[in-house]
Amino acid sequence: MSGLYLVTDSEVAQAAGHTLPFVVEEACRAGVKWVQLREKALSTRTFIALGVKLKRITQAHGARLIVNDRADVALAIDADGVHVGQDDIPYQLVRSLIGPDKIIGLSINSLIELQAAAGADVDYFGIATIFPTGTKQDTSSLLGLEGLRQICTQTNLLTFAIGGIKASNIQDVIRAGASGVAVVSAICGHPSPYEATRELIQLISI
Ligand code: TZP
Ligand code: MG
Repeated sequence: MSGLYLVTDSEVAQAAGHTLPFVVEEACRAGVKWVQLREKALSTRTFIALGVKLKRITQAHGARLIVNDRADVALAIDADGVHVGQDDIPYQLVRSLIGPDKIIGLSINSLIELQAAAGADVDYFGIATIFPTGTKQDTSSLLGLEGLRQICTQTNLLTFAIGGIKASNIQDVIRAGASGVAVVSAICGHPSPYEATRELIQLISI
């Protein structure tokens, strides 16, 4: 199941006048099947409480809930998986913690990182960063569509491209070979997360 992947950011949602549970509910109602709880500024308590709420919402809609960085939180809330970056807990350790049936996503920022991850026991790659974005500060160099294309041709694993993707460029990203697209602000920061999700899903289904 590929397609559209919503990555959360409470601050972006709040700036648009939304709570995160509202954004996730609306996106799920519009058909999103992948949601990642990614919150960098919350205490562990608040992170877990939010995770419990989001798990209820995603489960009710048959969507997957993946937790960014925190295998402990993923286990605590019985999430569907964990997403890790290159500097987080090694994916091999995540696998031994969460077991063979859960999902692991790994961020890939270059062709070299992809080659280093060859044969890795993970379920998908997040390919970052495609376009300039205001959502994440510490982004490494931009891949652009050509960099994305080079990476996607060298793996058979599911790939979600991320970084600056919105309605106006989402079709180019899919044409470059990504199996799916992950977005923060295009949904969390949109006046209508429901309408935004509908539009993005429609654009990648054409
Ligand atoms: N990783 C690379 S870019 C990014 C993450 C989490 C943020 C993407 O946010 P947006 O608003 O979709 O550009
Ligand atoms: Mg991380």
